[in-house]
Amino acid sequence: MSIREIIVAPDPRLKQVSKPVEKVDDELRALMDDMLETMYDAPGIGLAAIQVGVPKRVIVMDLAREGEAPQPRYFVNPEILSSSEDTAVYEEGCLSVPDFYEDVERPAQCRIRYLDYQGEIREEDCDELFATCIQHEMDHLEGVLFIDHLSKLKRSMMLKKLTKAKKLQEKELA
Ligand code: GNR
Ligand code: NI
Repeated sequence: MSIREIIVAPDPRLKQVSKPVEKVDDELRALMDDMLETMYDAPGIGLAAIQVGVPKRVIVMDLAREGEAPQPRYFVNPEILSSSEDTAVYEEGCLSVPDFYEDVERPAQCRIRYLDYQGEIREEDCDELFATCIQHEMDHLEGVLFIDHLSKLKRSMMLKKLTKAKKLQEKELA
């Protein structure tokens, strides 16, 4: 297992639409293991493969609270089967948009279908933080970031600051 580098916006790779996985095999499980380790190290509660530069429809997640036993979850080729009419607002963050947090409104519940770590098909009802997180991660698979749900003004302000931070870092590394 190894920790991979997380891509930070703005970066064209984050805008790619990820490709369906054909087979859940040991190679894919090795990617999922790396993603989980990278997510725990960050730390974050979810991670999409594109955030480590792999355009595959793969997500890892762990919503266990501090002090609770870890609950790693793996989602391959996830689909939303249905979404509730009622919505919920959560303050979201993203490992690819470091240090910014904003309220995002999404369907409060959804039902999903996906392949698990063993490649078995599963269906599950999501609500609360799980619903928010899976929708945030599935947005990544479509090349969408949570900042794309905000006003153009807020988004461009954030991207400007992120670009500045990148330039500063380049300078420091030079
Ligand atoms: O670690 C994360 N926290 C979080 C908080 C609220 C809503 C979504 C998230 S996902 C984020 C990790 C990440 O960037 N996943 O793509
Ligand atoms: Ni994210």
